[in-house]
Amino acid sequence: MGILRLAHVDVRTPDLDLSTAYYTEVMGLQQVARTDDCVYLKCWDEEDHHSLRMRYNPRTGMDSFTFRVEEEDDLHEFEKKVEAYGCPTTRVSRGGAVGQGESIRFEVPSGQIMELVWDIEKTGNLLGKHNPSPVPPPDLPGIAPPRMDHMLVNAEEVAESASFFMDVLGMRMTEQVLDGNGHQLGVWLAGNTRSPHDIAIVNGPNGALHHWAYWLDDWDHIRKAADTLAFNGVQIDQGPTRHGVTRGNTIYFFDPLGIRNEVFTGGYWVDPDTEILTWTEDNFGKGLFYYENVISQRFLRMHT
Ligand code: M3P
Ligand code: FE
Repeated sequence: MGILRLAHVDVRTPDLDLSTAYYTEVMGLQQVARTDDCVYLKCWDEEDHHSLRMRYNPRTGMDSFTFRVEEEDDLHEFEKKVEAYGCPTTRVSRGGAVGQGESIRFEVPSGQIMELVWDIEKTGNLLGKHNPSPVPPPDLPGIAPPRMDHMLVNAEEVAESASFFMDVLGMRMTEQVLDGNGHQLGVWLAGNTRSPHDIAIVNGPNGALHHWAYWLDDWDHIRKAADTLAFNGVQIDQGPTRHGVTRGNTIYFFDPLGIRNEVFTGGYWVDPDTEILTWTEDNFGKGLFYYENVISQRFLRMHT
């Protein structure tokens, strides 16, 4: 039983056409479906129906984020555990959402709406399953990441949120940042992946989304992403640089509505018996951005 991976992020945009143009032409995602008020997008190596849903709404923001569970029965087990913790859950039945079957939704302690699903429509990646090319077509526009990697949400009480994700949802902590009194300012959590994080939680306002990140295969692709972003006049927030936490290489930037995106590579393998890494607040400058060793206020205070 467990959390498998980040499946999709659902956001609102007041300009669906502008957002779609950015995510297809600059980020380089594939548009997979469009309804009256929603656009569904995925990366070229993703097998699931979509990893991003954008819904027209006058207020930019995050509707919800969805993780896939490992087994069909896990949904009902998690439903019981989340309810027992004290978070009411609602069930969305098959037909209630595009690209997936039954799911459960609930508010996590830090106020964001989380969804768990097992039954996801598998539409396959761009390469196919018979004699597949190992690389995508060379003419894909934009950054064209192979897949979504992780996300970061804010929480006023990081420790409370972290214990929900660990004790109730069974995720493993890989790294944490502690203040001078030993209180958690940030935690990095993994589901059943071998990467250091599927979600991170950092101190900030409840309900906020800090960013989600796409995976790139190497550092040189981060440099190319920076060129693509600068060429297209996209506002870069930080980087290209390296995180001390996770060891990942990274660049952060803003979509046209001000939602922060990241492209990320590197990191290290984690196993269930990998020991937790701890950063102290006085060294967090290097944890955040290893080369710069500064804690940017825009980076910490701006969120969606
Ligand atoms: C990451 C990451 C903050 C740290 C962010 C770290 C907002 O995005 O991928 O490790 O303090
Ligand atoms: Fe990140």
